[in-house]
Amino acid sequence: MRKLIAIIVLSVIVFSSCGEEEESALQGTNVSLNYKHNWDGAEVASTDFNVIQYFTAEGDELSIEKLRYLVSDVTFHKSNGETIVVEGYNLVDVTNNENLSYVTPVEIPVGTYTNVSFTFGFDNSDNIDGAYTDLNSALWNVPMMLGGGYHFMQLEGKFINNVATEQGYQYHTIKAVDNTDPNNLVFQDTFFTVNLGEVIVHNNSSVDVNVNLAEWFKDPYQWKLNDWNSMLMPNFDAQVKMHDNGQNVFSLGFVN
Ligand SMILES: [Cu+2]
Repeated sequence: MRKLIAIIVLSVIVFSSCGEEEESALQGTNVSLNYKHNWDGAEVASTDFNVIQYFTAEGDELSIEKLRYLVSDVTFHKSNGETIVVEGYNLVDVTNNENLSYVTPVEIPVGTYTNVSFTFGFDNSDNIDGAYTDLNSALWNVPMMLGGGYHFMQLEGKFINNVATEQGYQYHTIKAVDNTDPNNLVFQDTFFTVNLGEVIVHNNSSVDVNVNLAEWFKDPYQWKLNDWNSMLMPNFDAQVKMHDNGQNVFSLGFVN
């Protein structure tokens, strides 16, 4: 008798949980993207900041004192070619441990997606000068003399220069601009799409995005901090190389 009750109870649980899953498949779910930072595999958090301890591919030793960057328009790609674009942006602020997770403000139907992508920085339709009050108060703007709009990333710290002295660096990424003629700014796009690959979305799925900061200094351009450390925003060539080096920074981590 007790066994029979147990079986009945169990089957009720199984049935009801199936029902819930079907319901949630219709409703969809919020998905959280969690940004996890590393330096060639060694975990990086704000508690690791302010210590000169990381080596670039070039062999420059550096610290991180500040890191924040903007991601936008997270997109879920279905196998039939349809996409779900989550309009919006997230300013990941590692220094202050803010927005390290981004929960989609819209619900995503559970199921398999052939790709989840996002934009590093703002594409041109979203990079509207002064348009976002929270970014304005975060001092995320780019001066009008460099075309306006917003930063994509601010990575700052110190490195040991070629006369064995600590020197500051400011690796800021923006839309590349040649301001040789202030009346005729010449631009090149430097935002890019990050493709994470296939993701199976469950109820309340959590998707880790691994961010290897060493890649910014590695490939295809082996960055030399002695040459390029400051005043990089008006440096067109530096911005293009930052864009190229950014291609392998982000990758898919654990998916729950
Ligand atoms: Cu800047």
